[in-house]
Amino acid sequence: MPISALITNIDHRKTASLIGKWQVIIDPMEHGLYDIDEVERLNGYFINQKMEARNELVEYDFDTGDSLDVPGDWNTQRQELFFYEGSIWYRRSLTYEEQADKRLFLYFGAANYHAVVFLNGEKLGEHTGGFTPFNFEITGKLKQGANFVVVKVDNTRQHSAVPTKMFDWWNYGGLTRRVLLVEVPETFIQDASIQLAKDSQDTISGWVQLNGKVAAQQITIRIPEIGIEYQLETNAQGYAKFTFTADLELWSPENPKRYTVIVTAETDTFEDEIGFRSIATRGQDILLNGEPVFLRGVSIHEEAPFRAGRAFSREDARTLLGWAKELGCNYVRLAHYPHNETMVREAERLGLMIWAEVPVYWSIDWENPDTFANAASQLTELVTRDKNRAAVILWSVANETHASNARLKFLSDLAHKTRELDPTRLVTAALFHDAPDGTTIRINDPLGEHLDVLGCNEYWGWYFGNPDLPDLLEWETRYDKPLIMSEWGGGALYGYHGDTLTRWSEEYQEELYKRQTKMFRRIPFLRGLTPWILMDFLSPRRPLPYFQDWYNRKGLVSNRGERKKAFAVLQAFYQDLAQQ
Ligand code: GCB
Repeated sequence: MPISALITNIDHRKTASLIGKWQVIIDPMEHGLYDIDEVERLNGYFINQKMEARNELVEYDFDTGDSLDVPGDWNTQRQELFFYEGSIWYRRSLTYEEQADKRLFLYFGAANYHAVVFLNGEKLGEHTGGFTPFNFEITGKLKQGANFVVVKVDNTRQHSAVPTKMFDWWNYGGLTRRVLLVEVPETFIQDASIQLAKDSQDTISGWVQLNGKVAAQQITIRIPEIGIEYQLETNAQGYAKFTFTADLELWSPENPKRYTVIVTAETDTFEDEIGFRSIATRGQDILLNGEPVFLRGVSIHEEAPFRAGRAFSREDARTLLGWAKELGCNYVRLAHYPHNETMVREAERLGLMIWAEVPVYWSIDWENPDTFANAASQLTELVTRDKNRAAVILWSVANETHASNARLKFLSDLAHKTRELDPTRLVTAALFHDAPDGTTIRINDPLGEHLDVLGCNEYWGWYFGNPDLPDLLEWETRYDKPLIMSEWGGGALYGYHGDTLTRWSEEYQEELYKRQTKMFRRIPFLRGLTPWILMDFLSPRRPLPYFQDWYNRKGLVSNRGERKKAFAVLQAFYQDLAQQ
């Protein structure tokens, strides 16, 4: 069955954009929502009140206040909001002519972290999780003339949240991705899953889900380029499964082939560009379209090149992914949370395979059932959005989490849930390795039993020892499964020079990359790499003046786009690997 009421394939729907300036009120005390007894107010900021009479008292006014750009984090738009954690109210007026036979949805690409959404003073609902889309139906709720949408976004960190209180990236708050009005027919194609069946290279299988009164309909799936026209009928719940064979040119990094796929119902049409590929493991190999592949990757945060702040545009995606291509990558790790859909689609277009992940990171509240439900819901929204993207080959359920029984239960349940949502892709997580036994390091995390591919983060030569340390190390694994070194690297300030033992110098980082890449040649079960990280990124855990100035400096490229010396080391290594 379909997995949520999220409208997918949003780029191909009829939409009206609500991007641009939104009026805002900063509200660290939540005064716009609660009275002095902390009880929810009936006349909070969401009613968007105006002083009508001279003697009236209204102590806020969206119209004469500040504004912020949407999409955009608030932190990099106003100096005084750089470190801000709390609530901000957004208001936007809109006029839209509703059609009698159409339905309307208000769609958010993401809001970090918790959003409460109101239309004309009426609460539509809430959403938790800072990196996945959500939508509310507003059919019949718009008035003639001016309407207003008010959203309270709160980025307060909490121990029981996902991510938890501690993480190594900037806690960008706000309406960080696009906001749209989506217009669909009364009965519309809510969602469709269209991918190759597990382990097949010529059998497309999936399902179509309609939403609306006319549930039982005749559906046609067409792939005009190869003459496919397949008919099916939805049941009384608007649902139909299908399976058919097709003679396909498969998607791969060398040939990122996508087909136009058209799903036609009696009342709606759905079109998308879809690639087809198979992904599997055999022993310690990863097989793409049946052939062993080595994942030449790099980790990327959703951080905007040049201007700082959250990345959201096509241009941001092209710059970041362009650098990955220049490095010789065929793969990227989109860390540590779901990136925007444009990023995923651009990677697919450019032929970059993707590791996608949810922000289950460090010291999650493993025993809390609400925390699990939260992680599962973010995962569901991610899979719902991206399940038709051939580029996505790995779903990662966690990053760097310390072993415990509660953690094993949480993460094995989450891995199980991932396979229920999508049986076709591989499940992974970025693990810690064991403490070394002499100079031998073992991959031994019991979570490995529940994963298809093992990720491992290691910082030999940076957090432990100096750049020559990797020369001494040997790796072992208890698993007959592929390993990706999902993080490794060290910091360097672009333009700062010294010898190979001088911290923060480009030479230190360069030497580290030389020694690490030499070590990788000695790990027989290694099948992929995503060094940390493509570009320097902001993090409140990085206060060291001059060298850091709030930036994590492990980028191969500075935040201004300058390539550090290590860039060329990795590039040469990948060139060599690509020729083998
Ligand atoms: C890690 C984390 C990553 C950090 C990185 C670092 O292990 O997974 O989020 O940014 O180390 O730079 O310390």
